[in-house]
Amino acid sequence: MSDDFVSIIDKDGKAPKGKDPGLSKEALQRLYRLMVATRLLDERGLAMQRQGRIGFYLQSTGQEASHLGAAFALDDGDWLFPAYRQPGILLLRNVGIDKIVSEWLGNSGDTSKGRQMPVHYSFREANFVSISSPIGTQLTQAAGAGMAARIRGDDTVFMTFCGDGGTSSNDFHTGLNFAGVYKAPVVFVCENNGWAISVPQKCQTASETMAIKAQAYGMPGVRVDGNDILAVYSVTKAAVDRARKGDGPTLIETVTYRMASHSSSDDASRYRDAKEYEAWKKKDPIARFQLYLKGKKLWDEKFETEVVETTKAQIADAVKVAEARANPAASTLFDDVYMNLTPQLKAQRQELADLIAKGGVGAEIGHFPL
Ligand SMILES: Cc1ncc(C[n+]2csc(CCOP(=O)(O)OP(=O)(O)O)c2C)c(N)n1
Ligand SMILES: [Mg+2]
Repeated sequence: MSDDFVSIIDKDGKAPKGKDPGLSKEALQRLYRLMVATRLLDERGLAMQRQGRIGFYLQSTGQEASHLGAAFALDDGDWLFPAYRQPGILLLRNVGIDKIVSEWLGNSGDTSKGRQMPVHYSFREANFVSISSPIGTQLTQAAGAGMAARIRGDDTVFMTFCGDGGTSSNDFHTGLNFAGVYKAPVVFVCENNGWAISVPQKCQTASETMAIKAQAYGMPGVRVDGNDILAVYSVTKAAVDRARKGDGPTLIETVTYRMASHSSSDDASRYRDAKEYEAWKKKDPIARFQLYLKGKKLWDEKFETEVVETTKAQIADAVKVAEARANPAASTLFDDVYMNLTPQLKAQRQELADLIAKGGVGAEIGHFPL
């Protein structure tokens, strides 16, 4: 893998003048809080899966700088078409933690009414489009939304994410090709974490980098240190500005590492060398940013304790609230597919309601863990 990428925070935590994006004290501390909250929420999610309280979980540990730095460059009205490893964006966009946990549980507080896999969020109020399980499909969706905005003449920007494995999908080609041809205002962020489940990058693509793939689509490709939040923010901000001006899309490759297994169903120790993990552990994006903040007198032990304790309490409260919510009502099975239910579906809905009222089979259906 090429080591050539944009980086700002050096090993001593310093950012050279001229390269430092000069974010305000408030913005820097907020970003730190968000990184820590994303990590803590992630740990809680996996713990809940191991305790049998949720069916599945997928961690983002180690990739906090990569997705938070990128999304921080957007305006509030801009849209996100994420993959499944960017949960920090929900916190950045002020989605309540109880709503996030409700999605894991698939209960009545879940936007998707329990029809999605855990961590496949959908938050209209945050301009956060439903996460799709099939790899890469969000790239074409973002390209299409960007093309539509350009035709409408508004200046909204669309940011979409994929992994290194995602660059091998059909939709990567289709999405980047359309966006390039139509100069769609899209920022494509490829989080290169070295692995696509158990497939290492070198077995995934013969391309030296992911960023270089941009050339074929007539757009700039930028490779950035994905564990350096200031570097990710800076290159993404330039891409967002470029898109908003009407100069078209950019592909950004954030070089990072998947610190955890692929998901709660996977065990990375069966195919990954522990030495690789240990080497990346030393490059932890939170520790890196902490050192920078410390140098600017924006971080000390007292601040750390406050951030960690406050966040843990917020997560604990949210889990309590979410776990107290009921399952979605059985009748919701019939919602949201047809604007007007077909006569057959109306009859089936009634039949189910009657069964539940009688306390027969329908009662069990009502308890089915949707
Ligand atoms: C079209 C499609 N093919 C295969 C899969 C199975 N699958 C789920 S995640 C994944 C790996 C994706 O790796 P990458 O894009 O690098 O993202 P990462 O998980 O590393 O964030 C695969 C192959 C899928 N969901 N969709
Ligand atoms: Mg990957």
